Amino acid sequence: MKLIQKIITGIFLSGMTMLSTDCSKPFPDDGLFNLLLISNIVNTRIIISKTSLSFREYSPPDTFTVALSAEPRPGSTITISVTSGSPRANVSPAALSFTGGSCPGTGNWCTPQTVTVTPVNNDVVDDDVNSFITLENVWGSLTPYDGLNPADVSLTVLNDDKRIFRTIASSNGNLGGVSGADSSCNTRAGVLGIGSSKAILAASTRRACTTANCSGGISENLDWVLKPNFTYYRPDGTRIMTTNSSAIFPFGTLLAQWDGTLSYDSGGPFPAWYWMGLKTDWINAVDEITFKPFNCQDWTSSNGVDNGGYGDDSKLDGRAIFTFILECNRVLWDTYILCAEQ
Ligand SMILES: [Ca+2]
Ligand SMILES: [Ca+2]
Repeated sequence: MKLIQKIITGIFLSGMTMLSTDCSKPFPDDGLFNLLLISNIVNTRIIISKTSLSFREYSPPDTFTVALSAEPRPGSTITISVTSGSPRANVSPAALSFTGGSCPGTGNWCTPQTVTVTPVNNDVVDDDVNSFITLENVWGSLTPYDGLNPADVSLTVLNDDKRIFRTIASSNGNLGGVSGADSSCNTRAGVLGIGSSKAILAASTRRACTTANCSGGISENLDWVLKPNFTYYRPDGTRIMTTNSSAIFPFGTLLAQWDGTLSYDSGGPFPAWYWMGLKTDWINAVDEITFKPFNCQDWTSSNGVDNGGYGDDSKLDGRAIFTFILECNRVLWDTYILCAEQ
């Protein structure tokens, strides 16, 4: 309900005694008291099952119901629409009709009627949108609801699109630890105009899965940097992939190279490689003989006796996150950090 309309309604009704028939005493001559009282009458007479809805852009519909607590005039309606800014959800139906008569029985006014709200997905990295689902009674048609406007339902549609990008400077396996890698990502993110970002890599304090492809679900994540059910893009808008509910993606769904700006065919430099420390099934890579993680001692070592797993930017299969291992002092190939917007 629009605040101004609510205030006007409260002021209008503050001088009236007709609604006092619903109470044992007439209203005191107090506008604020009446404003609150009218609001309570609305809430008890027009019964809306939810006060708020929140969606991800790409998610199934949700519903709320509307019912009346007293018989209205026949043919009464409440219209429903999404307001405030560009609509990011659709509502159906656009109006609810309430018929008088005994209920349950010939009238339907006491039976909750369902409104379905479907969020609108887009493929744009944009902001979350806060809006309202506005319910309006047709003026004067809902006696004894005249002058009472139903409460709005707040609506939040959360963006589910983010970006992936690489750092510019090639590095050996000493990335300054996980925090240093994240810091490098944030520095590059600042140049690209992207917000807080983190490095897509595995370490003792960061992992995607403890079992192959997170068979146990997202609870296997630890400080993981991809989000579940998000779509990721390059900074130029090229769609790369969509994560699943475990915040990873099944190979075969990688639509584009992580970066794609460097290739063998161009005569060099070589395709980007990324320090990742992962296996192709998203478990942290470990030497199966020594059980030593392939993560350059949590990305603090530039020593040639340590190793780190790397992914290859030119691949669209599992080699995109684990092609082989490199000695941590290696910079012969261009080896970068792959970053994900948070
Ligand atoms: Ca989206
Ligand atoms: Ca979006």
